[in-house]
Amino acid sequence: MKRTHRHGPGRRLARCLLTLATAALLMVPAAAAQAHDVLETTDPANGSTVRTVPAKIGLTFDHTPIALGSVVRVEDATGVDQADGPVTIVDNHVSQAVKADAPDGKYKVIWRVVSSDGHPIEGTFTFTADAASTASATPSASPAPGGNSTGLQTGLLTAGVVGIVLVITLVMAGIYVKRRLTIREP
Ligand SMILES: [Cu+2]
Repeated sequence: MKRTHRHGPGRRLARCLLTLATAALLMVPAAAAQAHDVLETTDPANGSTVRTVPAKIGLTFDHTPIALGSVVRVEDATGVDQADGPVTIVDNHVSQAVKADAPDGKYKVIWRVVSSDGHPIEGTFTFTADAASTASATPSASPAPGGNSTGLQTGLLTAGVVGIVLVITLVMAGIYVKRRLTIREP
């Protein structure tokens, strides 16, 4: 019985797995630190109907974006920008005043801000101003479209990494067992 063969591949396997696990663990905080600011809510809420065009549009992010280079366009149904003056950023709240004589109708808000990590991020959302609607005059902000929290992203990433490590472990274990079986053949 060639017992020496049992230790050789086994130790190599252990070292390989340790390296992979270390690499996987190092990836988690690195990816989390690079995450962009995430739009959490908008006011008016995406797809909502309000009675009158609001005096200002609000966007709430999970972090405070960089003020420089932020633009919020408030396009009416004809594509005319009804934004009035520059964007205001107070903490993680971005707001854009709207012209007082902005007409009713469907609106598309096109926003672009610089994430606190220095990367530009952008998106759009819509709302409708309809005086005849039965909607509440002051709708509460609702979750932004596709607004995943950074915590959820990090959680999914961690789960993904753990899954990859598990798959690699199983494959390596399979190779190891197969090798041992091959060695035992006469
Ligand atoms: Cu970024």
